[in-house]
Amino acid sequence: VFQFNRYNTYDKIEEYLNSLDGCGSIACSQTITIGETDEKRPIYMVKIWKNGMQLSNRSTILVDGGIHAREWISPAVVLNFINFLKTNTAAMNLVDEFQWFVIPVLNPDGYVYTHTTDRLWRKNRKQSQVNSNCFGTDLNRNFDYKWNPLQSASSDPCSFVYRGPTPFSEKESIALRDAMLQQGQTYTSYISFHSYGQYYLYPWLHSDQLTADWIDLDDCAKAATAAIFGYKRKRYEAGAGGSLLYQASGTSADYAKAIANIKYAYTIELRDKGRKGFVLSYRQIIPTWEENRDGIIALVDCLVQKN
Ligand code: 0X9
Ligand code: ZN
Repeated sequence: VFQFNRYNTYDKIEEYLNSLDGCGSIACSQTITIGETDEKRPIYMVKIWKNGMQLSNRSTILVDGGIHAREWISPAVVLNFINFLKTNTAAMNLVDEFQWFVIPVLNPDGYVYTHTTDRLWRKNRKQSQVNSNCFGTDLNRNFDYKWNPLQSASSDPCSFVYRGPTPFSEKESIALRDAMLQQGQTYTSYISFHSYGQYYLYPWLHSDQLTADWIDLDDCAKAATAAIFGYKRKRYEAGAGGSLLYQASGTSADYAKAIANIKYAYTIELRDKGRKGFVLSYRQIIPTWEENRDGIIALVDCLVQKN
C-alpha cells in the first residue's frame, strides 16, 4: 500500500492519485492526465482548490516533482504536500490565496527504471534515433529557452545531460509546457522540486546574469530558507541558480520565467548536502517534507505580500 513515509513505486503512486478525487477538510482535488509517456504511462496533475470554492481562473501555483528519475525525495515531498493541502488546517492560507496544480512525477518511465534496473538513472527512457544504444533525454535540458549544449548540457544521446534532438522533443516536457501555457490560467509561481544540495534557486539558470526583478524572487527565497532554518536549524541556501551553482541551459524554470511569464519561478534542491545524495534514506522523507512545508508556507506568505 501507498505510504507517505516511504518511497513508493509508480503503481502505488497511481493508486493513491486515482483514489484522491473529492474534498478533504481544507481543500478539494481532481486528478487529471496531462500526457502519456513513450512507455504508455500517464502523467498526472492534481488540481487543488479551497473547499467551498470552485476551480476557476484565479491565480495558481504550479508545482512539479520527479523531472529527474533518481531524485526520489522530490515526488515523496510533493505527495506529502498534496495531502497537506487537502487535510491540514495549517494549509488554510495556502488554499485561501491560490489554486494549486501539482504534477507529482513528471518522468514516470525514468522513475520506474530507477526502481527496477538502475537506481541512478536521471533521464526519461526514450530510445535515441541517432544512436540506438543510448536512451533518454534530460528533461531539464529540453525546454525551448536557451536550448543549447554549452551549459551543462550535451548533444550526445549517451550523455546523462542529453538535451534531446530538438527542443520539446519529449512527451514529458511537452506536457509540462502545455500546463504552463494553458489558456486562461494565471500562474503566480512555478516550483520545481529536485535533489540534492539544499538550495532555493531562481533564474537565470542558463547564465550568471540576474533577471530585472531578481530582488523580488530573492526576498521570497530567503524568507523560505530562513523559515527552514527556524524550524530545525537546517541550512538551505537561496540564490540565482547560474551564479550560485553551475549554469544549465534549457531548464523548465528558465522557460517558466522567460516564455511562460511566470514571475516567481523556483528550482528547489532538497536534502541532503551530499552524504547520501540521491540515495537518501526513507527515514529522511518526513523531516525533509516538514522543513520544506515551513519553507513553502513562508514563500507563499512572501508572494502574497508582494502582490
Ligand atoms: O541540473 C539540473 O537540472 C538541476 N540540478 S539537479 O542536480 N537536480 O539535476 C537544476 C540546476 C539548476 N541550478 C543551476 N543553474 N545550477
Ligand atoms: Zn534534478
